Amino acid sequence: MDETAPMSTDPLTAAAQILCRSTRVVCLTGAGVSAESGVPTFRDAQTGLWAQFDPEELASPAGFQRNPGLVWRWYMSRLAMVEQAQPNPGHRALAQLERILPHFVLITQNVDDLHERAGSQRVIHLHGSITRFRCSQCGAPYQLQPQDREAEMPPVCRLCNGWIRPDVVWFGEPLPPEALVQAWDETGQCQAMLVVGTSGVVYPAAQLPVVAREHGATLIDVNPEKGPMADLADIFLQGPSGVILPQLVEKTIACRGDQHET
Ligand code: BV8
Ligand code: ZN
Repeated sequence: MDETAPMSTDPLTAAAQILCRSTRVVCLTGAGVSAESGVPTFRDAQTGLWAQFDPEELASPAGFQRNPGLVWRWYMSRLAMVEQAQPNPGHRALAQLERILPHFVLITQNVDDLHERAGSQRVIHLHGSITRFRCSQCGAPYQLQPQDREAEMPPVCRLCNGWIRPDVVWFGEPLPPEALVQAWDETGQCQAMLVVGTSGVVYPAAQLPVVAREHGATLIDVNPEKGPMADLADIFLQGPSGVILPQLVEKTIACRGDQHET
């Protein structure tokens, strides 16, 4: 399939043609890209003993102030799931896109490190990382200790005695300014945005695909369900990202005629 071929009527082929003809591609991922790794999505009914709690309540400063022990234990259980999880073919396909396309930047809402463990190097974390910890009062970084994982309460900061917290962005907290500026800048300059595994309900991240469209970028949505992102997108690829993305990468390589891809 050469670069000048007319756009295919097959959505997957058309999406590959868009990617291989774009010089700057941005990808926005949500919790869905980690679902096939066994990491529950944010809005999936909470599993087990967490089923009785609202994640938006637990992932908030008020929730932490009200019950630091409960929130700490919730993050320790999620961290354990992330550490036991392996990157899935969807994560690996996105790492491959970074290698074959001239300019590819991955913007993620996820707090896990599966993109990095799959080999992605240019990753912008809008909501922080569950693998990092800091003091909730003075902000000093904190190295998690083995005994912290089973503790009833969060550890306390040795500098100011404040509670230690995960270095994630809670509801009602501002996103890291440098990540926001970089994400907005990349989105404003891309020719194509790949949106993968997000319900598109959390702002300001959910604004990025709208910004991309406003700048004339082509929007491709990958999701098993037809949500708000599918309506906004030019191309909707319905299915799990672990299945769709490897197929998309294979067609993109064919379109670019890259023979040397590893
Ligand atoms: C801020 C870190 C201001 C923590 C997270 C009313 C209207 C508009 C906005 C608001 C409002 N009220 C409040 C707000 C603001 C609020 C917000 O947007 N609320 C929403 C709920 C309405 N936003 C904020 O508070 C943000 N901050 O606005 O600050 C400010 C400014 C200056 C100064 C002070 C304050 C902060 C938002 C960040 C919150 N933190 N995470 C943690 O994780 O513990 S967000 C959390 O939800 C997750 O990180 C996740 O990234 C995010 C979004 O969820 P998704 O990733 O989309 O996941 P979800 O479960 O929703 O969907 C999964 C999708 O995957 C589904 O579509 C499903 O179909 C699909 N899927 C399933 N399986 C697969 C799949 N896809 C592909 N393959 C599969 N196999
Ligand atoms: Zn401190």
